[in-house]
Amino acid sequence: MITTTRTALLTIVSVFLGMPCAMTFSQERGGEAPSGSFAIIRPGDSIQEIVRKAATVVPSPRQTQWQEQEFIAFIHFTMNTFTDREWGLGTESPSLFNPTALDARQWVKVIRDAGMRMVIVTAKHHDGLCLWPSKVTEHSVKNTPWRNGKGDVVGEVAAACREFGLRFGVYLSPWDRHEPTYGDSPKYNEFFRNQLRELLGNYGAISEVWFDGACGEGPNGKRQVYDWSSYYRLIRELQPAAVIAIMGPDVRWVGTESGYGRDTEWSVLPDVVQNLETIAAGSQQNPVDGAFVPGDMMGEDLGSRDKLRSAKALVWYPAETDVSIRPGWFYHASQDDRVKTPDKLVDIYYSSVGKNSVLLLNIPPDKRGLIHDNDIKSLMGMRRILDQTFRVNLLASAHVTATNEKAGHRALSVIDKEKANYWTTDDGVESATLEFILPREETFDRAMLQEHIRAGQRVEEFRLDAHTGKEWVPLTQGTTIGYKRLLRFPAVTAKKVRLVIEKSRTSPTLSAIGLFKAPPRAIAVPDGGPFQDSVQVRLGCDTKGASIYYTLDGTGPTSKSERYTRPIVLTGSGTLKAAAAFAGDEPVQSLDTRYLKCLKVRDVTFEKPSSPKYPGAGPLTLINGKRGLPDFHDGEWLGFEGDDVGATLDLGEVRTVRAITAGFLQEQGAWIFLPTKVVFAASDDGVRWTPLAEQTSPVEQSERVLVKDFEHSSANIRGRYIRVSATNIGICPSWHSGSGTKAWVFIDEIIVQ
Ligand code: FUL
Repeated sequence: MITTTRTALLTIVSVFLGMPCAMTFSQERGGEAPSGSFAIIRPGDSIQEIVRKAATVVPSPRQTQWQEQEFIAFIHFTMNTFTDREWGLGTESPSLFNPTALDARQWVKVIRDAGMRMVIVTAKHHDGLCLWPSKVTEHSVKNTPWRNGKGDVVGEVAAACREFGLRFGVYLSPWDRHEPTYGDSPKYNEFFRNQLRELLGNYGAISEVWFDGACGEGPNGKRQVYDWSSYYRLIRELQPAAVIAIMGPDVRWVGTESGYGRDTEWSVLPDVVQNLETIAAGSQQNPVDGAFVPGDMMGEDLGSRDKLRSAKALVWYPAETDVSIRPGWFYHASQDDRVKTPDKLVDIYYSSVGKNSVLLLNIPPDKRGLIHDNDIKSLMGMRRILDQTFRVNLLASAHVTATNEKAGHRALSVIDKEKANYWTTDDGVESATLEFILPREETFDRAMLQEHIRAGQRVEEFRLDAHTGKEWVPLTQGTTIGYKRLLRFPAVTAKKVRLVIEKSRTSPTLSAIGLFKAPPRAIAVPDGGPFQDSVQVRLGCDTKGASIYYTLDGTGPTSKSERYTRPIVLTGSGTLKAAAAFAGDEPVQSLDTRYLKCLKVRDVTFEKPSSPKYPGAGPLTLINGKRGLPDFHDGEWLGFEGDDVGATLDLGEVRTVRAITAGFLQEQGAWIFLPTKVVFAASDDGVRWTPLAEQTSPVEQSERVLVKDFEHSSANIRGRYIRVSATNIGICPSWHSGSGTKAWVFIDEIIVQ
């Protein structure tokens, strides 16, 4: 779906000085004169000249301020929260919007405590419901039962942001499936500007205006031609400090909604990247969870020398990485158990904030109008890991030297606390080494680098080395640094390190550097799995000097939990959770493992073999003690295409069995359905079978990816052979996009206790 027509874009261009590079924002800085945020390339400019120009492109003050926020929150909350949808239709009755306990202060406090510095709220999503009492439409909170129509979500979030010291931004969907004038272009443009006027005029300072690229038909079946330039002019007039994101000139969508940015992330790009058609074409087109990876730009590099070669102009256009803490952007109770874990959020942080991007993390409040406990737990776990990692910079009192330093920009600037100070080299010196001698040997596994982006982005290749006492060994290396680069590498103990800047577009700059140690992690041997009779579990830690705490009752370990001193002996199935911490720190859980007391299974055979496309590691995968994750590619699942599953387990001798469990996967987007029937049977000789239990499961249309266990337990099961038969639905049902083609059943694991 393309939001903008060529004609509309050419109009923008003719309004803004008729740039030769049509269809970009290059000169569109709301009427400001070129400020250094872009450079024009002349025909015939050599690559050296182009690169030199690229190094002179700097962020606008509003872009710098935005970049310094680093980590910001998205709030997706609207009618969809109540209808359990991702994209509303616009025909929903406002009477459905009725949060029972909405508390914007709770949202903002959680967000602040998680370390984020701004909140962007969906003032209006595609369904058109306005979360503020808009005067230009009746489709707004003023006509909902919530607070008897006197409520104002936008106002409450803005006030909470002021109270907690956070910045505030708005998401206003240009696409409006409710508004009757949508598609009647001049009228809707005026309507949209009026909505902007209300939002930008009545709620104090707005730091970011977020326009997404999704666009479709309005209620009258027509598409709208957006007058972007008039929207931008209005924003510049009413909120000059606000950045305009995504379908806008200041902030670029990183190109994926996974939370993972590029290793090479330039903020200086050819201005064609700002082309509205490109952005719209790559934007989210399909609301079904997991079914669409928007314009996969991963691995692509947008601003290296190669990309600059054919540019007509260069712009400062930094990346923002948006991702949701849950699979959906909006709250769905069915996703309460799919909130990203603290470890996953930390990984995303390193891969976004740590890769020259701002992280925009979505936290969708639930139907009560509160952030759910599961989300809070994950956010606080993430915060604890980040705080424990970054609180002590091991380079803070190092002795620093550089192979070259420009007068007034000493090497020491990289570890002083002054933000404005930075190190750089004499003109013409484009590679240099900074060497650090620490007061004593230290162990570290994380590094942080920052360029002084007010002077542009320059570093193209760097390497970090540690001196082992005998020689220099490389720890990590990279291409771009930009505003911030975070690097992870195996822990090393050293007293001397050096940063080698191998290549830079002009004199490199560095405003900060840090070395850190991530908090200790607990490790278990064996790491879960099946056992017979009893198992002895030993816990260890990846860092010396930390204590390990554990639980066996399913609760998260804290410093008040059992402290590990000697091997744990399990005689029954159970879940072990463990965490490690140094004295005085609250531990962060890093281990969650299940031990299953099972009967020994000699062999597994199938009536019909699994598909060669999904064989796992053969039939024994079904009893290897590792459960398949909700990801059909994870190697644990055995897939049967169109066929039923008939699996027979040989226990070697007649045994008493207390329970049989068989796990199945549902991922309808990938043609995988739960079986309609599962039958358990036992036999002494593998010939005469005694049916034990039959369980049926109706086929339901669902976007949800899940693992479902079918289980039978009884005190008097006896037999040498156990059989699990599962009935495939055969072909995909009529409502499914694969209707008529073969459906899959995926099985893992069978547990016999
Ligand atoms: C997209 C929208 O279609 C999604 O619903 C969500 O708001 C995401 C952040 O932007 O374009």
